[in-house]
Amino acid sequence: MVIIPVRTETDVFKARRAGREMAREMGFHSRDYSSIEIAISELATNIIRHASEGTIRLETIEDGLEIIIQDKGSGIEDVDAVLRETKKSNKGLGVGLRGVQRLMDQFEIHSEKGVGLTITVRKWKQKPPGLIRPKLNPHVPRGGLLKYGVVSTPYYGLEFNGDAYVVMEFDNTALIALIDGLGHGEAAYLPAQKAAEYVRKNHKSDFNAILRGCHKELRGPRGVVMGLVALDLKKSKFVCAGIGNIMIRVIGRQPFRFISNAGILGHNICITPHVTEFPYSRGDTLILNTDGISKRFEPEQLDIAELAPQEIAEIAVREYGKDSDDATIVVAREL
Ligand SMILES: [Mn+2]
Repeated sequence: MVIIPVRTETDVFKARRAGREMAREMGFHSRDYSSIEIAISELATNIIRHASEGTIRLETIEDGLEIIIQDKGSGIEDVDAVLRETKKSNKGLGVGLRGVQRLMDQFEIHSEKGVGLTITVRKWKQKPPGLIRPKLNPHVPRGGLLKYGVVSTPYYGLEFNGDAYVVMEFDNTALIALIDGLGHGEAAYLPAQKAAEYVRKNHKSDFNAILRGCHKELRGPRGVVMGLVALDLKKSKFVCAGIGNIMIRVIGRQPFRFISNAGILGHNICITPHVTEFPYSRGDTLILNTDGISKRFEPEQLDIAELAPQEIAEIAVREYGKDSDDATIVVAREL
């Protein structure tokens, strides 16, 4: 058991590091480390924000890790209001208590006026079946140019994922394609995979040729939407093109949001989809996501520079992923 007094930002980092260390020693899956760190960071920051001082206690319990925070504030009257709080803080990781609730398996909040606030959360090493959505594409590509974070989950309860993505690196360029097959299940999975295959085979073609080629290849009852981004590190620029609703944005010195052409590959596309270029600055974070992640996801509101690409991807899906659609996000940043 570890008890860490929390008064300053340094204490937050200490607690965070201790949590990660415990999770590792306990044999948690590495993908849970960041959830635990984010939860601890948010809870500890909450102490500083609302009570200025308190403690965070980390303890090994039977099948998991228990985290208890106690603050010396005056307590809060309306616990539900705090949970509904959506205002993002600059200090925490911006996921809020509701985010912590989603990252952890159990969440209890207890407040007594004049005594303070106690929050107990638990994370199980092995989750009871049915609690988490299956990850059919858990493989995160390891690049030589960029660091990637990927989460891709199918429509809740379905085996097939109608989203697909491609990540390739060649000639100082990283190419990312994100594809959303119309509908869901196997009927969306097959054309999305076909489109991904087409991109892989023709990755050196220009974007207009890739989009038009894919359109021809897929002609039939089921189409896909697709977003394409190439980051050319030698020329320091992004090149974007797309058909249909794939969100593409860059968070960095100059924020950027790409507006793609309307249409569906396989059904109807314009003859020359427009290709947009945007200057790249070192440290920029590139984010592509399908519409299975709600529009409420605003990465501009997170402390992006503090988060690893995989952490950003996990926050997006856990916090804003829709159960009623396949949800995929690819995040990339220069190594
Ligand atoms: Mn979709």
